Amino acid sequence: MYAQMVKTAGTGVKKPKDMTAEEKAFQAKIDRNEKIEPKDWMPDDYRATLIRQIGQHAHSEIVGQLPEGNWLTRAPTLERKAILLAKVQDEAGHGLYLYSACETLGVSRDELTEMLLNGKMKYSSIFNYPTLNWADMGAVGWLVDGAAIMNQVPLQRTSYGPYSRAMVRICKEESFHQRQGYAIMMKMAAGTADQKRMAQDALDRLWFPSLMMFGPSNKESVHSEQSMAWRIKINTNDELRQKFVDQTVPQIEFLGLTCPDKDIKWNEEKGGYDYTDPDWSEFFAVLKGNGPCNKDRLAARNAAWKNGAWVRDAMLAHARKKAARKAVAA
Ligand code: BYC
Repeated sequence: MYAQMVKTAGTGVKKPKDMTAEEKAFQAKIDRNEKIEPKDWMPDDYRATLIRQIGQHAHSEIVGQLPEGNWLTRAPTLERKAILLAKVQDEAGHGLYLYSACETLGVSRDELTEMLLNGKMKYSSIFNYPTLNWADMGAVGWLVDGAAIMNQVPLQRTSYGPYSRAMVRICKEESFHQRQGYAIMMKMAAGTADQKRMAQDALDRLWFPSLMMFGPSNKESVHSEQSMAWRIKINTNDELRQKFVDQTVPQIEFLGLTCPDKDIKWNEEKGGYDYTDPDWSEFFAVLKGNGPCNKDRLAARNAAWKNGAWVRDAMLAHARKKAARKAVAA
């Protein structure tokens, strides 16, 4: 099985007649669009689902720094380097807001980190693909952050207060990220023949993996039904994927590039594009740890954790000394 089994997954959403009084009151609160706050009563599975989703989201932000960090030393100009550095730092910040939101659910950041490092928790599949040339920095910002915003704008209205508030700030920054990516693509697509070829190559490699970011098709999504009933998720995976395709195809045309999906076609009746699904067997292989960069990414995070041990130890020792001094003074 490719998914973590939170108890409710696959067993359907509880009907009101099967709910306890507490569960009914909780669902009514969600249905009134009120936020759930950390000290409020919540079903265990609601808590577990949030820890799973917010934790994975936080890990994605942290692991997501790796493919871009790879290009910081090779950015073509000082200005591009400064912009990319700011973006990569933003991702670290997003990780911190999200780990903090997750901690309000009773799990520590160290526990979450451990589950990332030992492979028990996932991060977004997209970061298991390599970034091979500078145009990938454009395509990642444009497509990957573009897909992230499509998913995260509705999450500003998610039912759990700390998650929804973290998303407000994250979305503002993601919007800058998306634009910086598109700005790189505009420059390269309008550049020399080689630059345009690199832009097309980056788009060709990242198009289908970007579509995978929205998760499996609705039919295969094990958590969507319950998560939507709890308003943890506001839209289905396929709804958001469709919106992303509809938004992105005109942007490809504006760049003068070719959509990698040769069968893409506007469907007047549905008011959206008919598009080819990504190769789902590739998606599930990536989730199982067999993507092109899974091993490298986990090795890099494990090394960073190990190499940073002295910093954590020093900070804890300093905090203990400070607390002891304060206690003596008091
Ligand atoms: N990658 O039942 P489903 C970013 C897993 S990056 C890996 O539909 P759910 C950024 C899923 O976790 C974006 N795993 O699940 C941008 C589940 O397995 P588990 C990060 C995936 O949770 C630039 C199983 O497949 N954003 O922001 O209802 C730079 C069944 O799927 C993926 C978020 O995390 C995937 N693509 O829906 C830096 C947004 N898709 O957990 C950073 C918040 C599915 O049972 N997350 N799976 O083992 C969500 O909105 C939802 O969790 C998803 C999946 C739409 C991703």
